[in-house]
Amino acid sequence: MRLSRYFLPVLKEDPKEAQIVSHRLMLRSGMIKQQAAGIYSWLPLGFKVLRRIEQIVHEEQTRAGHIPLLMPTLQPADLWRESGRYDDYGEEMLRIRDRHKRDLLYGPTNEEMITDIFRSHVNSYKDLPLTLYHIQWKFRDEIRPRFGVMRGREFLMKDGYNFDLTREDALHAYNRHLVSYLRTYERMGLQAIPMRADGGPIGGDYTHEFLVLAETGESEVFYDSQITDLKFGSRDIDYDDKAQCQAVLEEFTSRYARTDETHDEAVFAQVPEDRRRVARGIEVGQIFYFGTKYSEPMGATVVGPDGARVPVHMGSHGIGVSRLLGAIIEASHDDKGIIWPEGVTPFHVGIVNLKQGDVATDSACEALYAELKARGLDPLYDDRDERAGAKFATMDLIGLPWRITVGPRGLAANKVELTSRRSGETTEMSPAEAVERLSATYRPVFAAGLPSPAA
Ligand code: 5CA
Repeated sequence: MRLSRYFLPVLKEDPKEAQIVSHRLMLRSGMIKQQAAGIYSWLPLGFKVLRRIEQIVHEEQTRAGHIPLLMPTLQPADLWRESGRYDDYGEEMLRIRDRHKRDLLYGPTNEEMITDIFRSHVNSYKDLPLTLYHIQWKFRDEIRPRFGVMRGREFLMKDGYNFDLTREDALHAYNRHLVSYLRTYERMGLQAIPMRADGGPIGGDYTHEFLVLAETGESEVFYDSQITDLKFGSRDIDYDDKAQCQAVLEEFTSRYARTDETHDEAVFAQVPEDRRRVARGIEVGQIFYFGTKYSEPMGATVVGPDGARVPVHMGSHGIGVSRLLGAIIEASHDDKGIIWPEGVTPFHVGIVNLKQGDVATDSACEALYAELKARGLDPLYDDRDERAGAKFATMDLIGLPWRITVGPRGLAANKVELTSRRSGETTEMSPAEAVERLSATYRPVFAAGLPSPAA
């Protein structure tokens, strides 16, 4: 993309309404625009990161054997009357009435609707196990929407639902989600720690939240510091292997890690004092096992092996897709702006032309731009007629992990500069070497994905 033709409405001033750094940086770098309290337009740069995050989520769900579909945002109230949640959900639910006076609601989550799909089409235990998911907008009329996309009213969520014959199978689905979530967050450059939590309005007493440690997090968390040494890495997991998935769950949940809702001082006191941590965290996902809470009242049953109908065991599993942008920025920024992890960056590299209009410099930039694209990279070329300082400031603000700086003086010796946004380190090299270096840097990032697009 050429910056002269892009739409990147960066703000010079710090917006007053932003209380935390991620919200401030998302507004300043022209990623989002607020349209009403907790409701945002996603401008091109923000939309690009949102799409990259979705892609990682799709790939990791596919890897785990889960199947994408798409349910609507508007749901009939009658479905929610069947489960009893229409009245229970309270004021967070946005209720709508259509011209025929039928009650609808803007879905805050989809347990009822997916259960309805299941009961309409699945009849036998032979069709299990089944896990369906979608990435869809949700609405929760939060009393205090704040911190930008972190606590929105309209927000994008990945929500997945497993259907299993037995509790044991459903717990395997739970473990499978835990494993795939660990991998998902790490690909986004995040450490998200599974912590024992509370079921809230979704229900169930077996649930973990995934928390990214950050001072601005809304949840208070208590944990054994050893847990932060755990890395999932590039393990090769067979998601159908129950023992393997269970072992990962045990490894990542055996140390003390709880949110304030389930925190137990007496148990926490058994952690050696020098390892006890009290901190704050951002909840970027949650997994639940709730058995037959929805399948029983809604009649989602299958014919079991002995011929009798039994309600299926279910769980639901959510990732806060739009919230993740805020969480990543909270975890990765400096006083100049965002520092995108390579897995989610909107553009892989920025090209800064120090002397726009100079024939040699322009043509070197054009050649770099073409060569990077030919290598499958997505460069942003700042071809505007601006001062170098302004170009650097924009690149730093929007946080691309790499910058190539091209100027007439360097080019005279066939040199450009490659700068790392994170370390600030700059190295001189030939344009060809810069392309080589960047391709090599992104090779493992691409290799972490699936070879073919997921959904
Ligand atoms: N049905 C279940 C799992 S699919 C469910 O709704 N779970 S949830 O309530 O925990 O939401 C899943 C994730 O959505 C949360 O972990 C959080 O990351 C994100 N989320 C929840 N509320 C908001 C909000 N108001 N703004 C942005 N993200 C949110």
